[in-house]
Amino acid sequence: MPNEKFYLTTPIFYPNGKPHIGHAYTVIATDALARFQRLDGKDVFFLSGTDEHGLKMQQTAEKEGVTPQELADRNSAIFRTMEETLGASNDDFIRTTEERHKRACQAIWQRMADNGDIYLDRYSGWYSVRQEAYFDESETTVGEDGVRREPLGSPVEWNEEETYFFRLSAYQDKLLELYESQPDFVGPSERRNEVMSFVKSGLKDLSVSRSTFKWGVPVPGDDKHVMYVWVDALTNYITAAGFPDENNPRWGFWPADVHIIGKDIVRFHAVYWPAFLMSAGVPLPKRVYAHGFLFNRGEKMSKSVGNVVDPFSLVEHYGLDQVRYFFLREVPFGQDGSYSHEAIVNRTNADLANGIGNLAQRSLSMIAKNCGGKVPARDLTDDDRAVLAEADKALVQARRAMGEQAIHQALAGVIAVVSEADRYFDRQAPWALRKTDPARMETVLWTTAEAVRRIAIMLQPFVPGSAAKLLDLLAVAEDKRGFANAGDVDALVPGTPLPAPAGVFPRYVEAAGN
Ligand code: ME8
Repeated sequence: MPNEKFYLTTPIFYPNGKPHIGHAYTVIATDALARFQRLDGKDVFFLSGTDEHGLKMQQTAEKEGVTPQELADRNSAIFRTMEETLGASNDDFIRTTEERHKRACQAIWQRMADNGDIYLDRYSGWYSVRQEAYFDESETTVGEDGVRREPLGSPVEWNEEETYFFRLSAYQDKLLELYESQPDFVGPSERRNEVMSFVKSGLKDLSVSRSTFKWGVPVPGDDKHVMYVWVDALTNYITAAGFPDENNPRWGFWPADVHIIGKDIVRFHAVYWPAFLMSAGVPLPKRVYAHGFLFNRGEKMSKSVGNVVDPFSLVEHYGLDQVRYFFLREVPFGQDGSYSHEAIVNRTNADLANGIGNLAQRSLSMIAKNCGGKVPARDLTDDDRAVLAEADKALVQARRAMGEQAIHQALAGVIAVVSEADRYFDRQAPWALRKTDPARMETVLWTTAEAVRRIAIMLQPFVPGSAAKLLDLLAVAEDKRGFANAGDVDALVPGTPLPAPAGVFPRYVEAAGN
């Protein structure tokens, strides 16, 4: 039977500047979700990319004295490098300036037009260049500086143009029906409530083309206009699945299982996007999940690391898996979070260096010294089975949690097994058994190593590099590292030779003078 398909996406990022920690956060989280589903046996398609059209790109390019294409090429490459640096396992990286994407945009536009949902009219209103959106006068406020701004704070200016409209007003009831009949369509629930009250308050038709600049996908049949950047951007999710070619094997991945986004772009994903798709007769994604925002606690991070809002220096300074672990464990996914040097060091030292790292080190070095460097023999008691059962339970819980994007819960559950195994190890005191009952010592060491194996398998989505090192230390074959291998059937086999133990999670030590 072919494996069940699973399609998930990050937002496509604006390459009009360099990537920052918020972008990195989205990528790390989506990557953990993707890796989890792969390890769980699904056929995963994980998409990320860059959103390269629009006025903002054109203006930044002008300021820098380059063409928008040059700006996009340069910065898109930096985003791609950031994703590699973060260990992202995306299967494709889409750029909206690619030919395949232009084709998809024009095809979806044509279908919406054929369905009678697109018409030409004039538009005037308060326009934010930063948001690339018009705002109702009632949504804007004039500050003490005399500047009128939209609710998120960017300045707006009065604009008047001929534009194509999308008949969004016709989708109000259908959208409300969608949120009612599929309560999971938007998560977390605060975001769903927000979206529902926005739609209930009444939807106006949406301006979906611009004729005042050129940097975009031309409207089919009227190339005085380019498409509104959000029509273009959202379409990336089906472009990469082969749209409009439904014979493309990738099309089997659509509809996406989940679009992971930040809470700033919920309206576009949970209101406009399903309306466009309904109009075009394309199935809707199953879920849109918005995470919160990250804030630097405002303190200086450390002398040597400088300004660590740059994801590259963060990884260089703390280590990739430490950074991934920190954000995934520390911030309840879906809520806002903050980060600081102190928080990163405390969290990773406690859970990684002193937690799983120490447990692995203690048990494996005793095995190296006392069991000839081979997986010890075992004769299990209920105590031993109980600790392994905790690991099995954590996997069941993690599967449920990851299915609803509660990444921090899944991870907390796995780490709780480390504490359980630590207590077991201390209680059993294998160092004392060495003289009194060597056979029992072997069983205790086997059980602890086996617990480490199960924990390491579960840690792979979150800290892939370090989890792989742990599994190497336990001589676990590459093709025996999936969740299907986490239980008794593939348990460590006594007598298997093990490599020399080595530390996997170094402790962060403050440099002198910091
Ligand atoms: O909005 N904390 O691109 P963008 C957490 N191109 N996440 C943050 C963040 C922060 N402080 N700042 C940004 C766009 N993000 C569009 C998307 S999708 C079809 C088009 C993350 O480069 C968060 O995921 O502004 C947010 O949604 C995304 O970066 C916005 O990236």
